[in-house]
Amino acid sequence: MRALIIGAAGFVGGYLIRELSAFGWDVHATCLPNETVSESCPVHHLDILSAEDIAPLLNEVKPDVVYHLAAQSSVALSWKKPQLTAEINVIGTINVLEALRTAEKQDIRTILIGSGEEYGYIRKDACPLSESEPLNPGNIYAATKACQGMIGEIYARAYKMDIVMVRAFNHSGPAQSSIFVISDFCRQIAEIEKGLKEPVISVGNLSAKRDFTDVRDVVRAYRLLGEKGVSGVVYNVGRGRAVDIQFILDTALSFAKLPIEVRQDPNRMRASDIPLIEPDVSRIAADTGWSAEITMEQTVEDTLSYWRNNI
Ligand code: A2R
Repeated sequence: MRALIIGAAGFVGGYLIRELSAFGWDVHATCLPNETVSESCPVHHLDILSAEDIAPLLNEVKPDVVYHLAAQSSVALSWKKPQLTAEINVIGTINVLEALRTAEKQDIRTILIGSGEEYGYIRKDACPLSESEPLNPGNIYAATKACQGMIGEIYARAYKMDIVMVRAFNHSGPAQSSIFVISDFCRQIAEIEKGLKEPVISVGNLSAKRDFTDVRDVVRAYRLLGEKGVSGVVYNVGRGRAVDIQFILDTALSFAKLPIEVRQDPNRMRASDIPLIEPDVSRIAADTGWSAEITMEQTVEDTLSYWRNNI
């Protein structure tokens, strides 16, 4: 199998290259001209906003599966730059789908990576969220990803293209940006251990329950969806068992080498935090046999050792 991973310089891209290569896939990757890809494989420069560059690349690489990871993936930035977010996540995706529609090779499977954020302001008692739950996005990023998924479904139906849609819930692991909670806690602990910060960890709302999956499990799900996912179908990717942020904090602190005080930071509290977000993951289990295997403890421990080695 030959894969083309579009947007491989981000957090997930390197892990996906490693996963597919380990299973004997021939992997090509793209990144923006100013980026680098962490794993070794043939790399092509591509900006998905340059629509005319995409089809020639598809005709050169002739992939069996395209993984579309390229995105403006920050919720915070999506508030500040809504037009840019819509341009990359919606117009960029249409550019990719149009290139696939007109490519010389016509049996390419496309995996569009969306987000659990698409469910947004969910109904009370809606968890676990099945893929048929109405989408009610609460931010610009989420709205663009919901739009990406809808357009993917339309292309699959109208043009009989082989497209699989993913709604990925929170994922984490070594090398993730510390704007995300597990990485944030681990980074703070590593800084404290190195004496770079007083022994106080700043935290936000600890009672919100979220569903976390190790990025290494997530890319295994993406490989299996490339192999066994059903065309035109949307899949939740997550553990299917939410935990509160307090549990993550306690787990991270249990690995700390010295006592650390916990302090609530009002700047980290969000006014409209949804109490529980948890996906129903029975569809991906039924169609591919996938379920999360790596424990949260392992993810936290590995993320902490990453920060200990990279501060
Ligand atoms: O924004 P940058 O400079 O970090 O670059 C991102 C890149 N990207 C683009 N690639 C091609 N053409 C563009 N016009 C363009 N704009 C941005 O896509 C970054 O290197 C990559 C996405 O990686 P991350 O932001 O690290 O996302 P991650 O965590 O790897 O998630 C993969 C996918 C995304 O679609 C997320 O929205 C979804 O999973 O959850």
